[in-house]
Amino acid sequence: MKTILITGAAGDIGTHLRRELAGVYRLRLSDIRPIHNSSAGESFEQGDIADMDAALRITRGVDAIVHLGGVSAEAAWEPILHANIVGCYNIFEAAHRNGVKRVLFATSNHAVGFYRRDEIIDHRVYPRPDSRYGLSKVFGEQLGSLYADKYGLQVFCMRIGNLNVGPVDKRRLSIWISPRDLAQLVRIGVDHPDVRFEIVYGVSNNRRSWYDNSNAARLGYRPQDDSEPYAAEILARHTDDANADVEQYQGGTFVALETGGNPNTVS
Ligand code: 15L
Repeated sequence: MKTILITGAAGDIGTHLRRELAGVYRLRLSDIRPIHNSSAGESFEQGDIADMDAALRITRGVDAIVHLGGVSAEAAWEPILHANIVGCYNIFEAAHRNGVKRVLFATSNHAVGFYRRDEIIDHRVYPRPDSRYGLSKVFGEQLGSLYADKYGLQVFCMRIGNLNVGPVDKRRLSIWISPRDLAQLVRIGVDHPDVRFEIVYGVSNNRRSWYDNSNAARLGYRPQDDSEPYAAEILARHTDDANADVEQYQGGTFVALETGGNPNTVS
């Protein structure tokens, strides 16, 4: 059985993945926060990934890393720099130094949030981050590209939409991913023999998707869930945001943050 490190394991995605992957892999959990309920098949190492010594310690001896750790929403530059730039760098560098073969990186729809909702985008589009947070995810993707090309690290970047037991609003009807679908994608990322450097979208089989997820399909991803059964109820209570950009761009409210409602996009 492979040993997988999950960074940021105390967060929502980590908590779902622990349940979904129990018995599939031995799980080493890490987080800056404590985890008190680790069970059989799990071990826990607390640490701040912005500290290289901690990053080296937690990544030692694992078969693959699922890197979720970091700030998971828009924030000031300092915390993004600390956790998502320095911390992310440390995880890739520590993986390389410790001889870990594979890193799965939890990137985000916000790496491409300035694409419009009437566009279907695939894994080859150039990034259009909608926030400092989205920019940090682009950094992580490109760090993965560097370590793949330079050192042969196997890197699987999952541009996650929104993980939840069900979609919570109109935008999430297009980007929702169920816990079991994310677990399937993670298992592909850990076990598929042909991963070198990949970008895939971490979304369910949503009829309203904005993504051409053919790269994930090529690697065998067959999502089980679709947000459509939730659509009627969600749309019945949806009212368009007064800011038209929020409704036009894939990143939603992230595109309009700190712009006074006037992002200078060229379409
Ligand atoms: C993300 O990347 C965030 O981590 C999550 O908290 C949500 O904001 C999600 O995107 C989303 O776009 O719904």
